[in-house]
Amino acid sequence: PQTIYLKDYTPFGFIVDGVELTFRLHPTKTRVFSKIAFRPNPAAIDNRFFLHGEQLKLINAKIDGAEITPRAVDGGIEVDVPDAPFTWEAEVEINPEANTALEGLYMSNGMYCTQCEAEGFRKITFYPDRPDVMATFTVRIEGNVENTPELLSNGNGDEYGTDQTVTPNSNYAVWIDPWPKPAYLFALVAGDLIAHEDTFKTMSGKDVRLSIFVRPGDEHKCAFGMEALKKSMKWDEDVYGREYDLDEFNIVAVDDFNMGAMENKGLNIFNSSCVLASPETATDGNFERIEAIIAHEYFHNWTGNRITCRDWFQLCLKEGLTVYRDAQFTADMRSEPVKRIDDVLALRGRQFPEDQGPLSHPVRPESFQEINNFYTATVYEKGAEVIGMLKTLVGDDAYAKALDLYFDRHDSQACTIEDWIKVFEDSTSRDLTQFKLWYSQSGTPEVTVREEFEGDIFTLHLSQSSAPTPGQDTKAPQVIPVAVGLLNDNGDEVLPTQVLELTETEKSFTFKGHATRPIPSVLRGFSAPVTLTQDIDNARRAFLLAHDTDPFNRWEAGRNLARDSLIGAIVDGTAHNEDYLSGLKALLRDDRLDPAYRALMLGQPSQSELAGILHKQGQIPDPAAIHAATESLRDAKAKAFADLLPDIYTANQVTGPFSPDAEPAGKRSLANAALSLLTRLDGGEAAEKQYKSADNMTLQLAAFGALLDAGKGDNAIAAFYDQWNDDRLVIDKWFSMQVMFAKPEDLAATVANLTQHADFDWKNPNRFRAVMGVMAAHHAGFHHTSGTSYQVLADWLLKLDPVNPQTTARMCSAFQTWKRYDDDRQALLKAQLERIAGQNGLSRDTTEMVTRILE
Ligand code: DPP
Ligand code: ZN
Repeated sequence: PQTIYLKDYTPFGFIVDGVELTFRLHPTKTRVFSKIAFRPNPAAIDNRFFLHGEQLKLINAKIDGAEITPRAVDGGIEVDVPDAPFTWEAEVEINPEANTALEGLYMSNGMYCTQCEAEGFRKITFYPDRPDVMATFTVRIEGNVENTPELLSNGNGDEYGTDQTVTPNSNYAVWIDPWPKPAYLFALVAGDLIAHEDTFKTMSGKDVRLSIFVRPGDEHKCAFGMEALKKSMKWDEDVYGREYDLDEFNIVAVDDFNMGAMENKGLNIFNSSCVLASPETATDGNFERIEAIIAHEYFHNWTGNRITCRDWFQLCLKEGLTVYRDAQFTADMRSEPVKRIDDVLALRGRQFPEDQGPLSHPVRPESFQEINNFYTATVYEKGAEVIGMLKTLVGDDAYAKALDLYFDRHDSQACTIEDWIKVFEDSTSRDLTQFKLWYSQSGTPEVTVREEFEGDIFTLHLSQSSAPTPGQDTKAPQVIPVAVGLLNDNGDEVLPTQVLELTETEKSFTFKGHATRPIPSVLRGFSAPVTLTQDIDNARRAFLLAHDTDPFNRWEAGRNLARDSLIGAIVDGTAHNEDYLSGLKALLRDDRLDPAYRALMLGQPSQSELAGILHKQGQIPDPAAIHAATESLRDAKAKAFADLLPDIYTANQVTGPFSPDAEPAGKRSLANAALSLLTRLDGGEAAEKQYKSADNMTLQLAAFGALLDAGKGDNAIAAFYDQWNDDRLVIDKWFSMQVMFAKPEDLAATVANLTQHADFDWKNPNRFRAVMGVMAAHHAGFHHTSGTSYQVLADWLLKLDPVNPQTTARMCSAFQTWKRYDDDRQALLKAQLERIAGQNGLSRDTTEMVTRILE
């Protein structure tokens, strides 16, 4: 496969003045007619007229009305064109039903649907399918009124009718999108859909019609998404001054979808798991995620659509910023510290392993073979952290000013990270040259802290280093904002949070006038995506757990105690730390603390996180020992909190009608965390009761998990299936839970068994991930010495690859940590990776992933 480089960018030789498309829909023979006005681009370096096109059957093509025969070239066609404005016309035939890759136009349960980001539009018609070519689109869709009563595309609906003269039962719709957009934001949906409708009045008084379209039977799962949409629209006006810019905004739920959702202009398409929710079928976690994703896609309307990316290397320009914006939104709607902790957990769970292994790449990559492989935690989550650091460094007001300038200066443009940085430089007069390294240097920097106290001067010596990553052996020091506060022995804050800027390899910061030695709280709020090395003892951590005034660092102190206790148990079989258990107990008792926060406090590092920490310490992680230590810490908690757990459980029961709001959801999460420990003491009695009486999925699923964990889930497995077998999203959970709670030695067999089930519809990405993704995340089971899980996963990846390369390639990251483990496991893992790599006809997506992982 060919490698594409950022440094090779050149603009397209032509400008598109307008696109007219007509779709004559047919499940296997859809005709697409295009009429596109081109003119030479004065900025062009190369005036070759190349149009992307893949899997298209060309019926005919014309330039200015005269039929021509294009030359077929790799990935598309070439045509000789006049050195003046001209019109390109083409008629192509495509087969939506055969499109199992779910890129371009495809069918899902009888419904036509598109996914064009990043490079799917070239499977719809011949076009310069690159984000820097922006144009207005007019789209006519012709369907069959019985199968496709709803015909949707981007922009505003202009016309709808039935035109019996063409074909009996035919219908058509015309959509006009007045905003220039790249082809990746094109969308079309046609099917038998029901709309859940509402309206929103924008800040300038315009009424926008809002609809969520779903398949019949899902109407009762739309209300929450609609509320989330209205909240998002209002929030973007209030916080960023951004108003919606069309007469209507449509969302469609589709069952077969590779991603979570897609921000197509005016027509967002959602994986049904990321928009549909009812109290009976969705957990609090699902509700929160849906709210965040609806916000995310909506916010793209400005950060992504009105201002888009010049090329795909700039993906973080829209994704990092939009993730940052949706995190701000969630923090505003719910609890800020809880959201921050959740985000750091996700970063450590997904981004750190990526950045510390063979797939490490900069937030703005400099080369790729398949761009779909770069929709990563690094681009998204680390990309958002970089925005957060920028805001911390320039301050809230300057950030707001810079964003105003960004929207002002770059509206309707396709931009780069340089444009983004320049906006901050121009509005703050700050030189951000060094800051820009965050976009080009890969890897997770490590910050080391040393303390010194002399006279009345307290000094923090900070240093930074960054391990080599693929293609980057040495690194320059980065700008690291380190938020610090100081406490006295009583736990009072003697210095409120300050941001220290670590810009060199080593830098010291002094704090004068301290009669007694202060206690620092470092990297408050997780002010930078780094690992922190601090030589402090358990007593200090316990003090911070009890007293830190920064909620993130207070949680972090408990987390570090848990981590060290676990590492001690794994490495030397040490008993669990009593200071941790007693400190945590005091916190759990503290009713002034938000239940959601206390529930997070009860958590502990995951097994794969522990494996990563051990690896970083130069040890070889033993998955079985890690699993045993994790279990023993849970047992120790159950025992230490035995007298408290029933009270916590009872005190956090929620009565009255279900609400997914933060407050009741927080209580449920604490009660469920207590239940999970209680189950270790009562053998599942409370869980059994909760399972039977649960009237919402949050309670039902937690009880189901507790029973499975206790080895008492057989009845619940059968009952759950009987109750929910007509609900695809809930059956995904049924599959996942059995995999998640399998004993390590039973994992491969459990999975093999589940894949025999009639409902294991493996071509559906959600179902595939519900089993295979969860298996790969089951650390002790996936890495069981037998190696059977490795083999099962590789078998299924090989089976899925020809059908859906994108979902296959994504899941190859399950193998990215292979070099952490012992020789035997490495050999087993490598054998599977090589087996995949050696497969004939392996997709470009998967080839790139396994090659990088093996390197
Ligand atoms: N749909 C994906 C997202 O919103 C890609 N743009 O992040
Ligand atoms: Zn996005």
